Amino acid sequence: MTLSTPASPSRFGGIHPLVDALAERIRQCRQQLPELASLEIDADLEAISGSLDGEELFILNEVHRCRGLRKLHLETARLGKGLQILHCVFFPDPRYDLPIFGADIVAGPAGVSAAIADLSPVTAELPQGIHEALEQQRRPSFSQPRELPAWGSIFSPHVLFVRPANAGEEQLFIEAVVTMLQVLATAVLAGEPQPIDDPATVQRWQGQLSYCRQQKQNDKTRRVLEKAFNPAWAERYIEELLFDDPPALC
Ligand code: BLA
Repeated sequence: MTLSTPASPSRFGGIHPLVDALAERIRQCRQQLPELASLEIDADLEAISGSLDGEELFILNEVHRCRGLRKLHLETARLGKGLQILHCVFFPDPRYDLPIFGADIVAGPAGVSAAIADLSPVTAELPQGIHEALEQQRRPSFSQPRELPAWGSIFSPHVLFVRPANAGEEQLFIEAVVTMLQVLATAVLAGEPQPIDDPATVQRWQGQLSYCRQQKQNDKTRRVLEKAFNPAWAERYIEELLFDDPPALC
């Protein structure tokens, strides 16, 4: 395959409307966060384009930080065989008592096979305020719920993992994700940092590390990246951008 950068996804035609619409809603929510700033990433990881078996590939990455969240990562990608992906993780600053927001959409020519979103705890349980806010929401019902893999023990009891069956269910999924992001934004705005050496901070840092380790057990992500690029590239992409260890506390 060939690689070149930078890329513009629009050059390669459409991506699935759910991927597009959710990315746009996530960007709108992100915009409300305090002290939002974009983060530099290596140019060769930011925008990637190429081709595989005559098919156009692209990955577009946006990385930000804000007060309370150390890394907000949004990726939209088209990775061959018509596979379109939205990947998003907001990692908290461990000094704040905040969960990790994660979302993933995998769409192929036959439609969306996986749509998952969660506010995941980094300690045994979600912060009380987040748990209560989520409890108060009506849990949307989907006709095709999916079973979590074993590594999915990192997710909260509120996790949504479904195959949306139609445009109505896709909309329901988007609304549920926006609700999660609003709950998170409220907690971000109210959050106060604890000292860097507070045992609670250290525990939350360890929680993020184990979240990343569990996510790296998802062979499906690795396999797609290895096939579209190559194993060494996939390894670097996963270790340096998707699920890099949280930076040491200092
Ligand atoms: C599943 N993720 C998948 C699948 C593929 C990818 C191909 C299988 C689709 C299916 O089961 O229907 C691929 N996902 C990718 C790729 C990237 C990506 C290549 O993000 C990035 C470039 N995965 C995440 C995050 C979550 C997540 C943040 O990256 C959740 C917050 C979840 N993806 C997730 C889960 C599955 C999945 C739970 C199902 C795994 C399984 O059933 O074994």
